Amino acid sequence: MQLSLWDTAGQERFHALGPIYYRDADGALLVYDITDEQSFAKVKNWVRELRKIVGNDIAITIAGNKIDLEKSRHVKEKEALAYAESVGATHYHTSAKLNKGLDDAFVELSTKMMKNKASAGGGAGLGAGRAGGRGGRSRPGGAKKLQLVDDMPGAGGGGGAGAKASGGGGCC
Ligand SMILES: Nc1nc2c(ncn2[C@@H]2O[C@H](COP(=O)(O)OP(=O)(O)OP(=O)(O)O)[C@@H](O)[C@H]2O)c(=O)[nH]1
Ligand SMILES: [Mg+2]
Repeated sequence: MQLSLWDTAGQERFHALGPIYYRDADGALLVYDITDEQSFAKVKNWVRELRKIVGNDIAITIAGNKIDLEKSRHVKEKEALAYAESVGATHYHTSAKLNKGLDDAFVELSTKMMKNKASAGGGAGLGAGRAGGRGGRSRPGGAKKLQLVDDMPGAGGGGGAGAKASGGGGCC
């Protein structure tokens, strides 16, 4: 099985390119900066967009990053947790600076993605192409490949790294 990570630039001017990366994604890691309320709002926009375009089978994990700056927190922890739960996402507290929480977030997201694959009855087991894959990229019984696309829209300043996975054989 192969896990591919894609990380796109967060600038708004690249936003239109998003679907190229997430269209066939199996998972997304959306990262906001706990000191920046706007970055959290952008995560909400991403969730809406992903649910609308990719659907409900995309696994979403949300990370509140920069917990080393807890004193400057502007996004209420309770609100973030409640929001994540409300959209069926898992929430992690992370610090890229201190390397905290990231492994857990990635492992949990990858696990969710694999479980989704398995329960979708991909035939070849974990990592097989998306069942009924979008864009004709499913690979029933074919090479076991799980592509994780790390993407992050607009949440600059450590705001939104995102991870995405796709059962497809390449981003574009
Ligand atoms: N204190 C602190 N700073 C961080 C952390 N993570 C990232 N940063 C800083 O935040 C700034 C932005 O980080 P990036 O990794 O460029 O953020 P990004 O969201 O990928 O930005 P774009 O790719 O431009 O969208 C940099 O100065 C990082 O050093 C963290 O956990 N703690
Ligand atoms: Mg970046």
